[in-house]
Order: sequence, then C-alpha cells, then structure tokens
Amino acid sequence: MAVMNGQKETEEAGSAAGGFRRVALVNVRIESRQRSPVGLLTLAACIQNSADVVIFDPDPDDRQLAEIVAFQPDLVGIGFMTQTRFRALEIHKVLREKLPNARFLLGGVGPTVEPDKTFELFRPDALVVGEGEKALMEIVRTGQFAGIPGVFIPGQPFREAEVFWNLDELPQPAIDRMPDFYRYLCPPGGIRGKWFKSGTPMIMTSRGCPYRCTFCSSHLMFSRKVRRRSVGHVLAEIRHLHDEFGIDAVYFFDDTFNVQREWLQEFCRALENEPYRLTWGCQIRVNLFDVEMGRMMRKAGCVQVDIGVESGSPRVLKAVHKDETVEQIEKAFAACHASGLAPMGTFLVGCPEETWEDVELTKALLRRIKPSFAEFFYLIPYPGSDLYEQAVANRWIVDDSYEGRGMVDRPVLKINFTLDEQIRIRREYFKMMAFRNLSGYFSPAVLWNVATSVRPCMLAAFWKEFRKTRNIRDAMQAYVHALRNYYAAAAGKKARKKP
Ligand code: B12
Ligand code: SF4
Repeated sequence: MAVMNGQKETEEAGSAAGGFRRVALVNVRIESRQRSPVGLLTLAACIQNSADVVIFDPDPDDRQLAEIVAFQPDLVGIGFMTQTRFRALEIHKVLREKLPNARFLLGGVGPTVEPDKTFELFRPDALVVGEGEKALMEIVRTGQFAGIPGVFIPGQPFREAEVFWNLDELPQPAIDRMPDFYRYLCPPGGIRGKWFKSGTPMIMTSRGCPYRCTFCSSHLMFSRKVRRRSVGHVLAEIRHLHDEFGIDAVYFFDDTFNVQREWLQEFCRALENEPYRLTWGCQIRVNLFDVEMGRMMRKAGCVQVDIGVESGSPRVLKAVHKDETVEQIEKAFAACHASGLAPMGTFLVGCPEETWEDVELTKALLRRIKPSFAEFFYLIPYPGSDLYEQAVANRWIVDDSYEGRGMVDRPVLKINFTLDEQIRIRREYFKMMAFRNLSGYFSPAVLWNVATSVRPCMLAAFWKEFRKTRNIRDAMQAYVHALRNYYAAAAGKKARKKP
C-alpha cells in the first residue's frame, strides 16, 4: 500500500467488503468526566446499523489506550476542540503505532476551524469539516474518504458537509454504544448550587445561534440558522434517560436555550405533563428573557440559568458585538430572582477597548445584579472567531499554545491591560463574588450530600493542591475532580457487574 506523507492512499481505504466494519470513536478529554460527548453519541447512532461502533473516552493520563487497541477497529474517529488538540495528537500517535492497519479520521470543532493546520500536524487519512453525521455515514458505507462532502484532504476538491436540516431525522444518542457512559452519572452534576447523585447528562435540543459575539466560533460548525428538534423528540431522549438510568436532572447545553419563545412554551407545558419531575438548567440570553418566561421555566423544573454577561460597560459590550444592553442585563437578572431561578453570570477580562473605568462599571453591575454565581474568564481568541482575526491583525496574542485548561487560567491577549493587570482584575472580581459563589451551595440538602460523600482520597487531593498553590479555589477544584473520579469509577464498576 502506497504511503504519501504518512497518509495512505484514500482509494484503498476501508475493508475488503467495501465499508468499514469496526469503528472506534474517541472522545478527547483533558479533565475528569464532566459532560457526555453529545456529538460522538449522535455520530455512533447514525452508523450503528452499518458497523460495530464503540465510543471510547480514555482518561487524560491513559497512555496505553489498551481498550481501544483490544477492540481492533478498522476506522478510528477522533473528535476534539482546539483546546484539547495536544491530547488528540498524543492519542493519534499511540493508536497509529498500535493499530497499523486502521484508518484515522479527525472531526470536531478543532479540525473544523483549522483544517490545513490540523492536517499538517496529524497527517491523518482524512478529516471532516463541520457536522459529521452524513459524512461519517458515507465513509463507513463506502470505505472511502475522497469525494465525500465534508471530507477534507489537502490537494483534493472540497465540498461542504451535508447536514440534517430536520434534526428529528437524527437518531437518539447511542448511549449503549458507550460502555462507560455510566461514568458520567456521578455527583455533583452540572447545575450550580445543586447536588445530583446521578449527575446531569447533557442534552442539545438545537443547533445554530443567530448572534455574532466576536469571541465565539459556534457558527463555524452550526451556522447562524437555528434548527431545533421537536418537543416530542427531546422528551423521548429525557424519558429514556429517566427510565433506563434513573436520571431526574439534565443540563441543556444549547447555545441559547430561550431563542424561540413558542418552542420553549410548548416544551415547558409538555414537561409539566410528564410522569416524572425533571430538574434542569440551561444557557440563556438576556435580550430574549423576561419574568413570564422565567416563571414558566421555573414551573417546568428549571432551577438555574447561565448567562454570558461579559461586561458592565456598554462600550465593551459593543466592542464584542454582544448585541445586548446593560439595562437588559439588569432586567433579566431581576426577572431571574423574581421567578426563583438562580442566575449564574460569566464575565470576560481583557476585552478590546476595555479601560479601568469599564472594570469599575463591571464591578458596579455585579453589585446591582447580585448573580447567584459568577465566573470570570480571560478573553481567548479561538481560531475562526472574529476576535481571532482582530487579535492577529493587531498583534494582541502573546501566547497561542491553546494547551489544556492552562489557557483558561492565564491571560493570553495583551490589548489595553498588561498580563499582570488582567490577573489582578480577575482576582478582584472573584474576591467580590467569593461569598456569593460559596453561599449558593449552603442548602441543607447540598451540605448533607457533601458531608456523606467525603472520602479520604478527596481530602488528600484538596490538601495536596492547597499546599502547592495556597489557593482555596484551586484546592476545591482538585477536591471536586477527585470526587468525580471516585464516583465515576464506582459507577463503572457497578455497570460492569450488570448482566
Ligand atoms: C458542551 C460543550 C462543552 C462541554 C464539553 C462536552 C463534551 N464532552 O463534548 C464542556 C462544558 C466540558 C466544555 C468545555 C469547554 N469548551 Co465547550 N462547548 C460545548 C458546546 C456548548 C456544545 C458542544 C456540543 O456538544 N455540541 C453538539 C454536538 C452535536 O456537536 P459537536 O460536539 O461539535 O460534534 C459534531 C461535529 O463537531 C462533528 N464531530 C465531532 N467529533 C467528531 C469526530 C469525528 C471522527 C467526526 C467525523 C466528526 C466529529 O460531528 C458532530 C455531529 O455533527 C460548544 C458550542 C457548540 N455550539 O457546539 C462549546 C465549544 C465546543 N466549547 C468551546 C470551548 C472554548 C470550551 C472550553 C475551552 C471553555 C473554557 N473556557 O474552559 C472548555 C474546554 C474543555 C476542556 N477542558 O476539555 C468552544 C470551542 C472553540 C474551539 N475552537 O475549540 C465552543 C465551540 C464554544 C464557543 N463559544 O466557541 N464545552
Ligand atoms: S457566544 Fe453565545 S450568544 Fe454569542 S454568538 Fe456564541 S453562542 Fe451565540
């Protein structure tokens, strides 16, 4: 078989019978289990009738990848983000060596936003740009890569990926194709201020967001046109999670869950009529939100909403094309408090045009809106976003390694503030919110669950991190990681015992 630049010739891809028969889909994860890989679960569902497909989710420190090797796939599909690319490279290298006869396909937002660079770095057999379902179905069916819409191979003609315009035509996520799905079903779950023994699996009801925030790259994958599953299609997924796994809480990770009021009304009404009581959280935009919507969502089981506030300064909101006003932010937080939803606000540090005056405006806004929780992120220019173009043109980027969570924990752009100033600003914001961020968890139910879930390994992780960093927040994070790992391993053991 000819090998060009480490890439096997595409005409000979696939097994002798024409298509791929054993497909390993690999999720690239660089931290303890948080959220199930929705994309891979859907991809697996699309090909499960034509191939033996298994989703693997190796731990970040798994260097052997023995389970994947033992499966002996003829096609390995690896999905990743820009931030997790370094680990994807490692997985690709190990599996290439250990599975010399397998073909390698890359996909996800990482390859989508930088196809040329990704190809250059990995030298896979092919990669898919954009939504992967239709392309993967065709690849598996034919055993070929070349000529399929969405498949990118340098030097060959590229056609845009075909997508499912009607999301109800997508099969439900193939949970049974992921042997350790159980490991996501562990406390505390992803709804702030709450504790769920079985975690909070993630559900996407829509694809696409019509807005244009400069730091976002969502449109490169899903476009700005919103497509949404019908209420019945979503409820079928929730019912399955409830009946099969005893799930009573989920998190909707849609870019903007409240983007279509009528759909939301129908969904909330339908949820109230279900035989179980679902607790849920989601991400919303303030310009689409009011107290009626809040009350309707609360009545249907929503307890917490995440809101990208970004800044208390009209100038900064305008600079990042947020298309929201400070007044709308204030009104939405008041509406959340009035309707009994705990609002979590996320804010950005180091934006274009941001001055010390704007930082003070953000602090003043924090005092007025009283978020139940708040997180503060340094602005990161993800490739493909408008911000990235701006940052390159203006030479704002001082660190472009994109490696792991480190990038989230350190400033990487120098616009109006120095790196040290950004660190100071973020620290000041966190300090302001320290009590609120912690007190959100002070409910008898959460405290009881925390107390009864403690194990020595968690205390050891807390202490080790605290001694290293002298930072209580980092130590708490280490504690939660250890907790997740402990209960995920326990859930995995339980699952393996099941007949
Ligand atoms: C859920 C989510 C998460 C979850 C991850 C869940 C998981 N296990 O995947 C959590 C909360 C952990 C997370 C964290 C982060 N996230 Co996030 N996240 C999302 C979100 C909201 C939805 C992802 C999703 O499930 N989409 C639905 C499925 C159907 O789409 P998909 O996963 O992309 O899969 C499709 C294609 O990509 C493709 N595909 C995927 N894999 C493969 C593999 C093969 C072989 C093929 C052929 C195709 C293929 O086909 C799939 C089906 O069409 C997106 C925004 C968005 N709208 O997508 C941001 C997004 C992916 N996240 C983003 C970022 C930046 C982050 C963080 C860095 C944020 C931070 N500041 O910490 C962290 C880093 C994570 C880490 N440390 O590993 C950026 C990524 C930008 C980039 N260039 O990489 C996005 C696009 C948001 C944005 N505003 O720009 N995230
Ligand atoms: S950040 Fe959120 S609201 Fe803004 S464009 Fe991206 S998905 Fe849409």
